[in-house]
Amino acid sequence: MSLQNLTRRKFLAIGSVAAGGAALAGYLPGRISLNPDRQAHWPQPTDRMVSTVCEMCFWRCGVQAHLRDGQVTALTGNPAHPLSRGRLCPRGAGGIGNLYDPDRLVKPLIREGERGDERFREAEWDEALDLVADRLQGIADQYGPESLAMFYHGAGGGFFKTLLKALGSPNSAAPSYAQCRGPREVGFELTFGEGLGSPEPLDLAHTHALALIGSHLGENMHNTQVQDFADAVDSGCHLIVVDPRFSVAAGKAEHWLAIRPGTDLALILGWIHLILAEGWEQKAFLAQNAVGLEALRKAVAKYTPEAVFLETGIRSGQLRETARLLAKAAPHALVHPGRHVTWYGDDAQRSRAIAILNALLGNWGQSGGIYLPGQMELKAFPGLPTFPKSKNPADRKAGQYPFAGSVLANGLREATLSGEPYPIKAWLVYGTNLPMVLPNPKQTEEAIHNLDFLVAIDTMPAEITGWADVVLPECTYLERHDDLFAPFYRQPFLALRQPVVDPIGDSKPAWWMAKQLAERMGLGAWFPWQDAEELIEGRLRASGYQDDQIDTLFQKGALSEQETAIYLQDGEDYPFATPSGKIELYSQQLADAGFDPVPVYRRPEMPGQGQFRLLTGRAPVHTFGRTTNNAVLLEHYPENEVWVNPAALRNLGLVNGDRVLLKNQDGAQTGPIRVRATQRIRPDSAFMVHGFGHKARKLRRAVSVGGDDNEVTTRFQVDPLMGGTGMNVNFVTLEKVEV
Ligand SMILES: Nc1nc2c(c(=O)[nH]1)N[C@H]1C(S)=C(S)[C@@H](COP(=O)(O)OP(=O)(O)OC[C@H]3O[C@@H](n4cnc5c(=O)[nH]c(N)nc54)[C@H](O)[C@@H]3O)O[C@H]1N2
Ligand SMILES: Nc1nc2c(c(=O)[nH]1)N[C@H]1C(S)=C(S)[C@@H](COP(=O)(O)OP(=O)(O)OC[C@H]3O[C@@H](n4cnc5c(=O)[nH]c(N)nc54)[C@H](O)[C@@H]3O)O[C@H]1N2
Ligand code: SF4
Ligand SMILES: [Mo]
Repeated sequence: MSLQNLTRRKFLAIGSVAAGGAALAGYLPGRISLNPDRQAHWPQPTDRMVSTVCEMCFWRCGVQAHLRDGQVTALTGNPAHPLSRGRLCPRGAGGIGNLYDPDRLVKPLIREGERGDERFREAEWDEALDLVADRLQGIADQYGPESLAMFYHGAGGGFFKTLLKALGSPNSAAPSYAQCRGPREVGFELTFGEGLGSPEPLDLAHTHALALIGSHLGENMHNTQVQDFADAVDSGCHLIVVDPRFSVAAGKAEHWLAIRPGTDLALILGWIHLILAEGWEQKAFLAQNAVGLEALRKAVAKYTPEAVFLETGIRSGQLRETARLLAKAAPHALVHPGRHVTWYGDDAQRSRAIAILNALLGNWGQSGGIYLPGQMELKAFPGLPTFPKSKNPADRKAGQYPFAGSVLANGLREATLSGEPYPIKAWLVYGTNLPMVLPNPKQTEEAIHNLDFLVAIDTMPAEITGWADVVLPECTYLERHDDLFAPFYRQPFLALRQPVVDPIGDSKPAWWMAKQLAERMGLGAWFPWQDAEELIEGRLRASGYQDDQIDTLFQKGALSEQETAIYLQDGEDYPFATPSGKIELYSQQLADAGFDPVPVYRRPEMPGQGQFRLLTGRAPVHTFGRTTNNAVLLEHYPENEVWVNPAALRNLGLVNGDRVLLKNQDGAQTGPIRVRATQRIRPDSAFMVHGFGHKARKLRRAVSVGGDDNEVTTRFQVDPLMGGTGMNVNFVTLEKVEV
């Protein structure tokens, strides 16, 4: 079934509300088994059910795992967990494919060949842990603890971050900041005094008008957000989708704005100008809550509909109509802030413009706008020592990227290459496949060659593990505890990840590995609990939870409170955490630091004759490269393709289904990838789903399947405010592969 043929509901409604494992609507069967005997008996009764938390992506829904004869036979959404509400997305339901992947890492590995050639010998845990502890300690003694850096993504990363901090290294970075949503956090912090975090506090279900700027909901499958989006569309929300590609969301939209990629800031400033010129802003709200309106008005005066058209290709009629739709629905209107916003290097300013536009709509603390989330109490485990003082992180020079709010993964790589501001000699890499995640993969390779030691902690023999000196096999999220989750959300809740089945082979949880290493390095005081259960119970007791609440959490996987006051009362004051205490439409902070106090659009470099701008996104059934070896999910989306407009293809003498290499401006190229001829993309752009084209030989289903966009992401534009890496700045040509 092609994606276009699915109805909206089938796209958006993910799992059915499944008690005991009913079928998933439209996409995947609710019960999935890799064991053919089990499939023959589908559907089967289950012996037992355990509630836990999904880690197929970082939304972290509640899962109910159904077991029979000690095997997981189905994963369904936990009705007691506010982020799943009884449903999972297809990736969550397909987690069994990760659990029972025959390619999984099941033994510690010690390198035998050259770095990068994937040759290892198996070792016992004691030998591997002794070796890692010894090497890390030796490097810390010789070069200082800050010469150890960590890259992490995922729940278990916290345990290793504690290890590094205990040792005295500040250098831990996640790619979910500078390669993903960092610029958005900064744009919102500068404007409203706070970032949005995850899950984003967007009252999507109740919005009357919604603009999505590249947020490709329906392909981006963050579960509750997609459920809320479906509800909004069902209840007649006016939907505006700005995307160079006719995305799944564009298919539901009243207005599809097929923008020239890279020009969104001109569009947003154009909307701001028009709303102010027409007097459509929420005047009373702004008078009470914002500063800098007149300076904003002046600064955006040049973004007239005519000027915006010349940049974006969006006609003035459509600009006006969409601005009016948003303004008429205000304050129950929302311009989605996006999530993966590292596009062009002006991303923090583009995000700030989106924040300003939302401010004009007056939607802060309003139904259908940005709500005010709450969080349940969760204290630290009692009696932990304080961390030693450390140097500043190595990810930037003094004064560089003054608004960065987290350590930059690209900055740590840079420091490893240059030795500035001080040498980085060892990497600890937890759950992030750096060769496919950081732009310009050659630089990652070179940085790795500069290291004395690299330890990778992963579930799969991914590319990064091939470069490691020691590989520590983690068990999957269905086989382990992690620390408790207590995110900000409309309905405050606590959630528990707990093992559903025993770990396969010799794989172990992160908490165990980190504690073992800490004890070997004399840092056991930061891991004073016996095991994760003791850690979890200790935190719950320290936070004042009673026996019955703790029992509920262990049985149901989640403990939640009633929705708190998520909207402001009429005229209620909100203490914005900006220097002025108000929403800053004009930012003195930015002016003082030498940046534009109101965002200014600057045209990015455009592709030349015969080149396409390379754009990337998600497939509904995969998460980056971490599911592209998953047999269950591959059945539904076996390989990525490069989307190209037929008009552009004709000039190249290519047809649908041809295999091509993508070559970029720097001569880098992907492996062969199939062409998908489609009117759903502008002729100046090519689009592909990220996460395919693996090179790691031991990922037997994924190796050489499809193309890896990161191979042709050799160029990136660094955000001057906060150091994020804009990656939509690469141009490719297509070269036919004869078969
Ligand atoms: N070129 C390009 N780069 C990108 C992006 C893009 O679209 N294109 N997207 C960016 C974005 S938005 C983000 S958030 C980041 C994502 O970056 P990552 O989350 O690092 O992406 P993955 O490639 O999925 O790498 C995950 C690694 O973790 C391993 N893993 C999976 N589960 C577990 C587990 O439970 N424990 C351990 N220890 N390991 C596990 C997998 O096997 C894999 O090796 O990438 C960013 N980088
Ligand atoms: N199924 C699935 N869902 C996921 C993930 C996953 O791996 N799989 N990953 C999760 C994560 S970590 C993240 S950060 C999010 C990412 O998801 P989002 O934040 O929604 O999207 P992006 O990856 O930034 O953008 C992809 C979309 O932007 C469009 N686009 C590209 N360039 C431009 C441009 O210049 N202007 C405009 N207006 N649009 C442009 C592309 O055509 C595409 O539709 O998804 C999350 N959800
Ligand atoms: S959105 Fe899907 S993959 Fe992500 S946590 Fe939820 S069910 Fe799992
Ligand atoms: Mo992301």
